[in-house]
Amino acid sequence: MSKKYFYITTAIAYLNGSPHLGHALEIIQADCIARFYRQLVKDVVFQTGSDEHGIKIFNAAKESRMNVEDFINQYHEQFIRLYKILNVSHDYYVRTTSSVHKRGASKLWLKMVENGDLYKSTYKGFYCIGCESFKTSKELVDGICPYHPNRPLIEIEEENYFFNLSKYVNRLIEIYEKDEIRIVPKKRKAEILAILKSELTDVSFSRQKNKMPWGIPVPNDPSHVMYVWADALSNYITNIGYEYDEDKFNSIWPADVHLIGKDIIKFHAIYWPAMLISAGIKVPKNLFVHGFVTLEGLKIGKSLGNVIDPFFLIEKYGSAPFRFYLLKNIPSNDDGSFNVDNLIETYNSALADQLGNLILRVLSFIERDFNGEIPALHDLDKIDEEFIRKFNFMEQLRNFMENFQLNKALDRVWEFIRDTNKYINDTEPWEIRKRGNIKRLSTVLYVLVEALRVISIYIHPFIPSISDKMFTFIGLEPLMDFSNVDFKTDTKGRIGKKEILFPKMQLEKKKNPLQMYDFRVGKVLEAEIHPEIKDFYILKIDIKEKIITVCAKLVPDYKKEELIQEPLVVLTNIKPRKIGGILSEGMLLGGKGSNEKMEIARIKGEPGEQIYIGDLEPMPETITMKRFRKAKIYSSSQKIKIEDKFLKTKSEFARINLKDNVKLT
Ligand code: ME8
Repeated sequence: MSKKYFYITTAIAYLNGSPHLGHALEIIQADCIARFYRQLVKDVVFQTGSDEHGIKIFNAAKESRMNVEDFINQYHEQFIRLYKILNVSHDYYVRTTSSVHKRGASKLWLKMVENGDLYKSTYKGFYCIGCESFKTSKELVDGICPYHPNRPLIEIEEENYFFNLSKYVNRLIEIYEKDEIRIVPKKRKAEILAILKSELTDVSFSRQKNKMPWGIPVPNDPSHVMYVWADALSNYITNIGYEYDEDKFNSIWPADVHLIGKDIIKFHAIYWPAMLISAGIKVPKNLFVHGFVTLEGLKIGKSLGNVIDPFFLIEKYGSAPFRFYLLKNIPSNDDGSFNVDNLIETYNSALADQLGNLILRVLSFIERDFNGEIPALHDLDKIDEEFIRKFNFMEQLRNFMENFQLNKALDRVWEFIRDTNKYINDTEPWEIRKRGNIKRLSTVLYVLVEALRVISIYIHPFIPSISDKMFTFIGLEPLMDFSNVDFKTDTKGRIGKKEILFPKMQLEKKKNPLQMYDFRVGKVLEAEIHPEIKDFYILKIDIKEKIITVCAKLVPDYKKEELIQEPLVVLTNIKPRKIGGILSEGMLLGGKGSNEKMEIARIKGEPGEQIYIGDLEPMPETITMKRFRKAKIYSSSQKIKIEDKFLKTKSEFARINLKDNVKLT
């Protein structure tokens, strides 16, 4: 079978942590493109997935004292849940721990062996676990990985399989000079050509299993596992039939678009095509490289710890406004900063004022003046004809989408929404009603219903749930294909029930970061020694609204009797995490005394009583352990301070038996 499908992929996320805003951006962009091409009546295959091997995940699971499968499965569930609430329409989800993937990756490996491109040699050098990448000195800045400045590099010296990358350098240069693989934006292509034209050496493509066991065994040599990028990149072919269905594979491959972030371009633009050429497989057509969502100028990523939780944002602002904001305000080809005030402003002006009001205005007229029946079209005036000519701007839209300028495409759609608002303001249907010219009113409203129908089609790739709702409001069959964007003269029907889609949002008062904590008085009801980690207690703590489990490293410093019935300071909104298989839902505050004994913070009060930081009103949000570790919490005159404020209930200070300035954790 020959190629039939438009095939778009995203990077597959590492399952070493919860999804962050960067993941949300990437999947939304990919979903928007996939939906756009479906509406162009193309057969689309949209694949995403997860990258589940490698030392980063292996170490993170070890740190959480979990077995690796359970560790990755918890994050896998979170990614699936995120994609569901974001309305992501992927056709396939590939997991690199699946047998179909492993078989495909092994076949690809063997093809590269057949072509003489994998050989054994000794690797000696640095490795960045954050990037899962062997680093040359040129890639480091002052000996530090620019993407993961907080993570020390590890030194590796071991015999590995090497991939004969240098053999393909000239061919790759030719590919990019002739745009056989198109890289968007162009500046990224220049970046890749520069790397290719500098000295590029062969790359280590395996790890010794006794040093890093969590990977796919190298075929015919189980003492090695594949290098995680060799394994991960092959996901793009393994799941679509490479090893198990040649016809299917040929109908989907080569990929039309690999959508990736800017930090992983080298793997996709250099390693991946070289691997494919080595194995005699066609190279992909386009690499669409998006920038980073930043937060006050910082890259958001798991390893930097400044994750913004997309679940929280979606719950607070809604899935469609969140999609809309990321697509509209983050330039598709460049970095963009995420800002909640900006999200609210964009929502209020574009969604509430321009789109939401437009829908309500038109539908209210039809309800009131035509009893809910879509009015008939009579003679068109010049003003109507001019407006109708604006309905079809597919050529411009296609052009933006083909160049992956999703934000510009969305702006173009909004231009039409503004044109529609202008049409209402210029035709003044309320004045026509006053004049009693029913025929004219009928025509203007007919044109407006048509405009709403066409808007519903155009917005579908960006905010599909709103598009679906708009179709139910206007009571028409949702014919989403772009062939329907021209003005039709025979639309008939009754409008459905309307609702307010976008109630106005208030800009938020600036929150002091210290307001995020939710400290409570907690009374220990039970204490048991942790069955797996002997220096931990499993405590059951009463915080009034519920009894929570907290794992705390207090053995042998505290006897059970010293804890039971004691009111302690408990942080209740730390992200629950498993400690030795037990879910710990809170944290006690403590610090080490001069004799290395752990001292814990106590406070007089009733279970559940709020503990304040100075006079700040708590506005809790889930706190990750990484974020918590950065907090400046310390002892001061046997009390506890966070930054410059004391921790206290309305009447009592929290106390701790430590000299001044001991950091509490
Ligand atoms: O890189 N803004 O996984 P990952 C926008 N497993 N995008 C971001 C971002 C940010 N702040 N941070 C990360 C991996 N990304 C590999 C991919 S593909 C064969 C293997 C993007 O979970 C990042 O650039 O670290 C990548 O495209 C995707 O999120 C997954 O990142």
